[in-house]
Amino acid sequence: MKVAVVGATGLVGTKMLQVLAERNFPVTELIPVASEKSIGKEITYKGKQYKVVSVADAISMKPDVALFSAGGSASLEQAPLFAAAGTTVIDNSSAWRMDPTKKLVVPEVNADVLTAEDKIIANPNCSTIQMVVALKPLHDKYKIKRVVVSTYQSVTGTGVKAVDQLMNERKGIDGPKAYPYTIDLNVLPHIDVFTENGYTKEEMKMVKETNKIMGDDSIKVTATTVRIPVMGGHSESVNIEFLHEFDLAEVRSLLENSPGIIVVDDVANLKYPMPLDAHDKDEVFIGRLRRDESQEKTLNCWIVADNLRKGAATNAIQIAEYLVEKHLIGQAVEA
Ligand code: 11C
Repeated sequence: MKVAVVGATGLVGTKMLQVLAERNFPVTELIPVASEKSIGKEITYKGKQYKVVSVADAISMKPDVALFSAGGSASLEQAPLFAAAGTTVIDNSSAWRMDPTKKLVVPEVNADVLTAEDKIIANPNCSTIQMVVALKPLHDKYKIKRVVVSTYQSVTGTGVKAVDQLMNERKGIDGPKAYPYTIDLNVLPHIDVFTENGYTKEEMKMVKETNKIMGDDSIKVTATTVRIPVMGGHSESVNIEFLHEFDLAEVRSLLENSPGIIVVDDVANLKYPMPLDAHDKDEVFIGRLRRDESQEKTLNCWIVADNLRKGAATNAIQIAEYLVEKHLIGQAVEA
């Protein structure tokens, strides 16, 4: 596969290169792409140096797949140009997610919707991805009526500037700010911009994207998304109300036997998922499984994942792996 990584110098782009190498994705030619100011810079992939090229040059090289993490407006403009050249774009921005003509995919949940005709495929928001991986096996068994989620999100979700803000504040250094307030030793109930209904865009992404990925608009979701001074991953407190009664031991076993999930739930020995442990792991970690004693057929749990991995790079590359495995991109499709 000829693979372009668009936004190769950003936090997610860098993680994409790392995950491609680790998973031994069948890269025959790597094309790192970035904005004007990074063209000509060198990046390292599997010990070899590659020069960053422009979007126009990358398109002329006709990659089989382009992994995009260059922001929404770049994606709106550039993804169709790659698609027109026959490249399958997997886009990490929010630009295409709610477009009814585009698929929004988490492989453990809905990879089967993908076809060779899908030339722009959307990668969901990080906080949605880790939640739906956990919801899917439970929905299949007990049918979910309603989800109430509160998130505790890593500064890496905002990008390099936010990581720098946190580290500078920690060292007492003044510098550029990614957030309107101090993030170190603080909590901001504010991720992405506020919308007319009083929720943030991040909160509304969790509602709409969950319905689309799960293929079920009857699941009610309400979210409060919060930024905390943490680096390793996003955490979520999730309250799930089912239509059917569940058995807690069966819930645990369902989750333990579902792809991409590791159950860490042994409170007697103080074992529960934490971002420090999830950092640089591809799986979604679930723990604190317990009944909501205030309401019947309702479960409480705690879900943690590395937002740059399963929440972004790993999920995008798993989509690409699925396309390769099912012969939905590359030479088999052209032949
Ligand atoms: C955050 N979830 O943690 C965001 C980052 O729609 O892809 C990803 C934003 C998006 O700030």
